Amino acid sequence: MEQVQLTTELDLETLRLNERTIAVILGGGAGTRLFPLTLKRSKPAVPLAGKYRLIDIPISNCINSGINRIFVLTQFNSASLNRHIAQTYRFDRFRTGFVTILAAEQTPASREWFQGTADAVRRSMAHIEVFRHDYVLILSGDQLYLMDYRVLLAYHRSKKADITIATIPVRAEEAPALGILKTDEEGVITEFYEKPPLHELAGKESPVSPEMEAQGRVYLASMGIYLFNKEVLRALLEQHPADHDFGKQIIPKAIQQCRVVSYPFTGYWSDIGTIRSFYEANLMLAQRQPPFDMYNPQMPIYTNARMLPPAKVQSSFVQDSIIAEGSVIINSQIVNSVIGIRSVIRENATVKNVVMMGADYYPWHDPGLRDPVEGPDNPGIGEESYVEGAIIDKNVSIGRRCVIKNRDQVQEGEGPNFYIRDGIVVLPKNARIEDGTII
Ligand code: ADQ
Ligand code: ADP
Repeated sequence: MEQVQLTTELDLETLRLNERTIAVILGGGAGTRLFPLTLKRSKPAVPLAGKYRLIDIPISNCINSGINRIFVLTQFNSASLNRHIAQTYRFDRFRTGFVTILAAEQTPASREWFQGTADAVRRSMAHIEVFRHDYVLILSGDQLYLMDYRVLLAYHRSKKADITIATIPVRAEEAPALGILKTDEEGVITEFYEKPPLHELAGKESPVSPEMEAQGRVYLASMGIYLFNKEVLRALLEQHPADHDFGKQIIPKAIQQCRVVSYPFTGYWSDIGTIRSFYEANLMLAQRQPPFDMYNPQMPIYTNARMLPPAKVQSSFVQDSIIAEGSVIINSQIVNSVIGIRSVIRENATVKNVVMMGADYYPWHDPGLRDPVEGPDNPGIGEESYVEGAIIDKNVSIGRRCVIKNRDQVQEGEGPNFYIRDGIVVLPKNARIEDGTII
């Protein structure tokens, strides 16, 4: 709908704004909130929805919006992120573009880490400024949403904004994790509060549609998606060299100094930067009509094409689940789960409310011949095992007759080969769970 409006009502120059835009994706800081999924990889490389990786979401949105020049800023340069980007995002001679990873390559002890989101962008400016552009679109790497940024660009131009921030109405419980703002009638942001505590929310409500009001979504939140005129970004970063964060410092100062406009987004959006939100977003995708649409032909999600055989399911009961290609499921029960690529689930196993990321190889793959060489020889779930309420990272091998269901209802904890975060059992990459284990 938004696209129709764009193509019929806007001039050619506006249609071409994307060609004058560079996207910068903030790929992640220390990665602590998604630990232990970030134990062996940087956050953008964390697998999502059985076959994608987190970074595929913002990159696909960019490509679907005709923005082909993309930098990914990350705190450390993992081999798996490099490989994924190199294998997936290749532009040909008919479509110029690039996806380049810029990493703060120093050690954790060094002061040279990116100190925050604005610091990451500031220290990447030299790379960005090599390319001709008028706008810089700054995106988060850990959010699930589909957005046509051309509409955002056109809105930015029509509002004669210096900065445009995409916004969405949220409920009070969500507000303390987000930047909350208020606007005037024109949509110009007049107040901005980064992560206000619950008890300070009074008076920070915004006028919203009756539908939003009925859902209690009366606080207007920043989605952390910023479109800057290039000179405005440069000036702000230069004028405030000690300010390392957009949300905490740069944006609150920007609203005093320049014209910062709110772009109201109406689609589905969720932040998937914590174990709980990551888990819930994955399981949401298995619903009959999930609010995030992976089946939209106008907005495909790109990822590494692996040429795997279709999933095979034998004598099993499968309900409300996603089963990725290359999986083999034998005589099992799968309920409300996401089963990732090359998952092998054996006789009489039960899998419920589980996000299983899959494997890089099959159990029958000769260990002497396979890449990677590390990882257990028998990835997948063994006979008669029961797994409920868990995230199973890649290549995990669960033996026979195991019970993994957070028996003691622990909120945070860990043990041999497992972690519990937000009450969810997380089995880290390459973990080997012996026969009969109970967690
Ligand atoms: P948060 O997401 O909590 O709030 P922040 O931790 O700054 O803010 O992260 C923003 C994005 O940048 C995330 O994708 C994160 O992984 C990444 N990032 C963080 N530090 C980084 C670093 N040093 N190098 C590279 N990438 C880094 C922000 C805004 C809020 C807004 C929410 C919406 O500050 O105002 O409401 O996003 O999710
Ligand atoms: P993760 O998904 O956990 O981040 P990787 O990206 O390391 O894991 O592994 C993904 C894929 O890359 C797998 O198919 C694996 O077999 C393959 N792979 C792993 N290591 C290498 C390597 N050194 N060279 C080529 N491919 C590799």
